Amino acid sequence: PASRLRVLLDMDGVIADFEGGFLKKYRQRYPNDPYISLEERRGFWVSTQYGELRGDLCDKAISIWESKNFFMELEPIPGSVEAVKEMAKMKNTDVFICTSPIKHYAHCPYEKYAWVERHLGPDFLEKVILTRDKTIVSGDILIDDKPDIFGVEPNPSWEHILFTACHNKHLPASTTQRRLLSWADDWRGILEGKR
Ligand code: BVP
Repeated sequence: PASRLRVLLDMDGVIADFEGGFLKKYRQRYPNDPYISLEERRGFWVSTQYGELRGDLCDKAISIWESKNFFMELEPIPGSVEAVKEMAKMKNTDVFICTSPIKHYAHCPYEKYAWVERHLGPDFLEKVILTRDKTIVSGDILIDDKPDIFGVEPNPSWEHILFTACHNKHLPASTTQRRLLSWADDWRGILEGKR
């Protein structure tokens, strides 16, 4: 009997638009400070690049995603909601949302659940995994926009598929890391290839 395929989906940058939501709220809150356009984004950590732009901007960037309603009000990444729902209905396929909350826990964990309920439906609340270490979660595939995913498990069971984002699109093509360019790209083919 065919065994089931377990897919882990990152949330920020893959199904929810963290970068777009950040820039919009940062510019609203700090209209007189410099900002980094999505075209100019480099490196996974927004706070690091803002801190390099000007010392005080690291804390200003952090203040945005630590604010109430930041995670709740993120827009879906184009095509993500449709893709996740279709994936979850596929035969012999288990889909989980595997996301790292920020350490400022006042709003983020609650709002991530609320976002999933609102955009994917209450059944998906069963599928949420909040962890700061994705290497200890087992799966066949992890679709994530973070280029380097490390933790206590040196040999995670999943293959990391790099989801293209503004901050990683300039990284040189890797021989070891496959990419999903967007939700219009062939995610079904990647899943079929792992069965
Ligand atoms: O909750 C998100 C946002 C936060 O890190 C988490 C990344 O989770 P995954 O996408 O890996 O699941 N985050 C935090 C900072 C800076 C903190 Br100081 C940042 O620059 N970018 C970022 O995404």
